Amino acid sequence: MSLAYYYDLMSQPSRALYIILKMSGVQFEDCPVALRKGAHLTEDFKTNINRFQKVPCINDGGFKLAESVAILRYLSAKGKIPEHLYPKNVVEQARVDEFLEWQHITLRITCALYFRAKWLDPMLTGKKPSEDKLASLKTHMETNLAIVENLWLESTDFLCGNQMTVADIFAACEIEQPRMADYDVRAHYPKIRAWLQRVREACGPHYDYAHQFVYKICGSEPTN
Ligand SMILES: N[C@@H](CCC(=O)N[C@@H](CS)C(=O)NCC(=O)O)C(=O)O
Repeated sequence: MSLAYYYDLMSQPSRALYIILKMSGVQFEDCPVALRKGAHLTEDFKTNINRFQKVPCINDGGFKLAESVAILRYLSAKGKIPEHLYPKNVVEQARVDEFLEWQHITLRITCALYFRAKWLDPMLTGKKPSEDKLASLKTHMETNLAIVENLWLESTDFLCGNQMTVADIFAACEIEQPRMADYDVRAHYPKIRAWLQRVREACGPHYDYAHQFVYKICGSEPTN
């Protein structure tokens, strides 16, 4: 087995790629990295695993690659990702790519920053954020959740059409994150709620497995 996958299931893009690898039947050497213990901050990790010191990343027979979307495209180009998850048709692939490019500095960053400020940073530092800061981060997050609700899910069952693709998996993993900070996306956005359930079902057991620590921190599985 030549592909090593480094990930932490507390990391949204790590969960997304984990689900995609499992759904694609890709065999990999399981390399969990405990971010909370700083396992990615060692010289060994920097030199031998990922110079950016982040997860997810891979080592494919000596070829080291970071960035979840780059990894997805690399594995797809190698024929490892089924077409229904990442289409080969130029137009269909462009639609999925449109989401993958859109999400980084919109949905991902705003959900992640809210989660960090409300849950992660206070847990690590013992300091609470100001109400103003939280309110501002919440507004930015909700702006992007509303775009998912009203534009991406305007008239289709999934973000890029009526078939689930990797776009849905990346998005769902981001949108699950603020639940750990007591923000219940499902309660505010009915289309997102129904779509999350469709994604969860379409991913089979891999969705719940990848979210096991998220559910544990939330105290429950999501109710659909
Ligand atoms: N754009 C990158 C994001 C990678 C990233 O930010 N990973 C985070 C976890 S979600 C990480 O490893 N953080 C550790 C750190 O910054 O110390 C991707 O999509 O793979």
